[in-house]
Amino acid sequence: MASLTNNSHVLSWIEECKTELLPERIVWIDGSKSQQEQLCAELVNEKFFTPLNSITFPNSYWCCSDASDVARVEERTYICSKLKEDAGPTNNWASPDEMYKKLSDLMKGCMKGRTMYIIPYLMGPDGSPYSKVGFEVTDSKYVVVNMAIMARVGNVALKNLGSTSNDFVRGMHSVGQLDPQNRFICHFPDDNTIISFNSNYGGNALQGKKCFALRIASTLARREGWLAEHMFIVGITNPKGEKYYVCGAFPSACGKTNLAMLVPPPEFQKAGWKVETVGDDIAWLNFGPDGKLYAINPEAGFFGVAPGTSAATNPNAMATIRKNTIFTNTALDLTCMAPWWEGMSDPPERAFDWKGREWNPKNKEKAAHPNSRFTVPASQCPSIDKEWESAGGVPISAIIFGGRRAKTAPLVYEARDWKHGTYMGVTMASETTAAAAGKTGQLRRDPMAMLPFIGYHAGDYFQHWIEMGSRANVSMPKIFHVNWFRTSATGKFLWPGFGENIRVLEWIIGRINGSVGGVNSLIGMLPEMKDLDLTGLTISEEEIKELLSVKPQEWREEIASQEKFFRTIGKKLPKEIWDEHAKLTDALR
Ligand code: OXD
Ligand code: MN
Repeated sequence: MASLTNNSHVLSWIEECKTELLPERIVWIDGSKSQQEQLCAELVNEKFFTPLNSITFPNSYWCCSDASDVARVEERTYICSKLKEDAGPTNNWASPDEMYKKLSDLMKGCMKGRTMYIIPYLMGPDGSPYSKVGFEVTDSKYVVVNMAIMARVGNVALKNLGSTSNDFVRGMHSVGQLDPQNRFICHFPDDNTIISFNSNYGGNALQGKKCFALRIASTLARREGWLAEHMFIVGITNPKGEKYYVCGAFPSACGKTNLAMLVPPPEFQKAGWKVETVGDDIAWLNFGPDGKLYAINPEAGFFGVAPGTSAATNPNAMATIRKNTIFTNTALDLTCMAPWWEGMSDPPERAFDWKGREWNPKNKEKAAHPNSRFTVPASQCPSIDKEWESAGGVPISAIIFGGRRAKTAPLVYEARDWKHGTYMGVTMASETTAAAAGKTGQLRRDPMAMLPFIGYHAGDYFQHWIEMGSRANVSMPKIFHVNWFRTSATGKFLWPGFGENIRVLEWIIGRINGSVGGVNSLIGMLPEMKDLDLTGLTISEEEIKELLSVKPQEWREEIASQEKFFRTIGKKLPKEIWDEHAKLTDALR
């Protein structure tokens, strides 16, 4: 097949891939609807895709992965920087020379008899100065059709690269034999290269997402003076018609996608509150010409966790996935050929489970895999923001960090300044719940929700955050921390969450425009009960007091636990972070 570009850097790298992988055929992905339809039809013929009901889920497919290939594999994910020190204590490291050699031995000729698809892709809006180009060569048709939803693929990427630029991420992927023993997800930040082998799972194989947009992009961002973050982006409109864009980083299972698509309760909607979606997972933040931070969503689709998503928890997500969607490892409701998962609705009478086996509600095993996913174009989301593809990005007024904490962290608090806010992000943590195996209340530190995604030394990453705020002529967003998960002494959630979280966003907006008060506390600025709009909520004064309380003994335990984490980061933990920690320690004496 004729190549779609005459860029010599691209063509010579493709030649290297061919020599290494020895594919039988080459197909360039052009980004056309007809090519996507053709590839989906082939996946149906090969019995990998099952078409869903053409009336209720048009142009949508259900499929099951290999049972051993259902999630990201952090233990097999490597940062192959020249120096071990540059990968830091939170990443697996391998020397680039050794890893290239190992992968080359493993992958030599792995595409014999197979087709090599060449996917040019663009992360970010067409024509944006902040967008970046990558290429992924792959022998997986599943990867191609998912990448075509998650990124802008084909001619648009080639146009943005141009015919002479050498500035693109080189990505090689093969499903090999899906051998878990030889599964590798490797990043070579010194040469903008990604190689993943023996996995077909989204977070390992759709290289635009975690591999490029977070791990490689975070290294580029450090070099070039911007931030690549694991954050949603939303626009919030208040009753005065003023709009504020905010970003937020939450660890998994803390309601990030739900917040990105929040539907305010009816009385708030009537008053004029609206939340619109720019992105649900990744934000690239750059300084605009006015010195403010602007965010783009580098992705074009959502790769969302299905279980727990329902008309009650996330009606916008449910409406988004009614067409052009790929469902992986959900159950299949055989009575109407629709996807199904736990938490969506009453169980279907007859279904296939995520392994493709007959399932009925009496089965003890879950029908859908807990990490089953939908892949869907973001443009279909009813709450998509009209600026979501704006080339200049959207101006960010606030950054929200969040965690799942049964105690200690109040419902919401505000950082004193950027340094204090960075400290809040560095010390982010989530507690394991009673539902999960192991001890409850165990803290897992997940700084900025980036622990598995920082492409370099975590201490340098924290320093980069501090430095972003200390440049001249910049005006940084305010930083907040939220916790929807605080519980009473009997273990009951104190805050209703979901759409009611608009009440917390209202306080945050009020703090941005100076229209609402708060009180200083040991840990930052807190709302008082009178500062929150609680009308219509059935929540007692006692419960609100508990939600907003800062208990010195709990914070003494917290700072001791933070210190343990800081020791794991070592000498590179910024002095500014230690200073913030010391201030809090002193205040607690
Ligand atoms: C994740 C994801 O693992 O978004 O964070 O898939
Ligand atoms: Mn994510």
